[in-house]
Amino acid sequence: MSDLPKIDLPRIDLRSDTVTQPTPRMRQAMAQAVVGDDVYGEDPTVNELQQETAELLGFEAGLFMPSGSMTNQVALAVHTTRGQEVICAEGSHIYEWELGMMAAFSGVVPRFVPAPGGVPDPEGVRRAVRRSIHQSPSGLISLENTHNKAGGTVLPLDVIAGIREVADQEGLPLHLDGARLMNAAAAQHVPARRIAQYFDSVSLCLSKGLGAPVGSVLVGSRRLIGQAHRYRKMLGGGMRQAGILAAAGLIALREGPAHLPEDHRRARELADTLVGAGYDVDLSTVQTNIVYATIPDAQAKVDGWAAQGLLASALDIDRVRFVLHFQIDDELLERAKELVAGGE
Ligand code: TLP
Repeated sequence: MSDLPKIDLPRIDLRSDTVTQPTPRMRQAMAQAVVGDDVYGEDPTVNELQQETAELLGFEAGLFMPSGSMTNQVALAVHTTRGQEVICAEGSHIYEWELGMMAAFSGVVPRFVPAPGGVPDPEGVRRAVRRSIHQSPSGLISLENTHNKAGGTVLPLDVIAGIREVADQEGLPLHLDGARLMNAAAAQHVPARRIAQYFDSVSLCLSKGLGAPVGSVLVGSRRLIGQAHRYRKMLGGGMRQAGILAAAGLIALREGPAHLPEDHRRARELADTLVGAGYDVDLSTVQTNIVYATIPDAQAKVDGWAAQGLLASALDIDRVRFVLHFQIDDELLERAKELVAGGE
């Protein structure tokens, strides 16, 4: 049940890009989807989505799962053994927002590296590698692009290449939490596979900016995806006639990326308005569809805006997050700008 206040005003929901409603084309595709039992590998629509995502990102195989948390945690389970460390940027979703699952499921712990603006430095990653018999050994390097907690920031390609080099020299696999990989690709004007090529596995969310109601795809080698099947099943992620969901996922994958540059432009406009209204926003982090403002007593401010129809997230005691998505058009953006600027 939602505890949102009942309001007559239009609701401008900027809590996340996960809040979008499926488009009419998605609903139509879902109604018409040809399905089978995916636990037996017999759902043609799921198979099509997995294959298409893998090809798009330059990998051999893919595996459809209900959520980005599951694709990440299954990847961690495949890449690591118990007692190892996962090297990741400070604030990474795999630890920060996945409820300790890396420890609960895979028996691994995070080793954070500093990441100003969400960007870890390859030498910092090298320094985080543990080899001594007195320490838990490093098992995996995991990056996040775009980096949610840093403000939707994009990893420069030369940084990723540098970290790949470290991974190769240290014999470590490299995973990408690419929940918003398509946002990074749009911001850098490169095909997503240009970014994905550096990684051994990539988790791509269909239900963030791309707009699907449910789903993420993990891509990797045929061998890695073979192992991932087992962990997905352990987590209860075998979804049977999941083609109903994959059908919407295919539309998201094909049509979703086209909207992203507009989301990024609107995020920047909102950020500029917040700054103009006296709020503290680090504009250098506003590179894609996420805007963070530092506001003391964030929850009280968010509650005040919610009463006027503008929904944002108080993600820390003093940080408010706004996320743009394709169901926020220019008219809704104007209203949001008026509200944050103090208008009625
Ligand atoms: N992030 C959600 C919340 O969990 C914070 C959001 O609203 O942004 N990786 C990244 C980088 C993410 O931002 C998220 C979702 C996930 C993974 C997990 O995806 P889901 O929600 O599908 O498990």
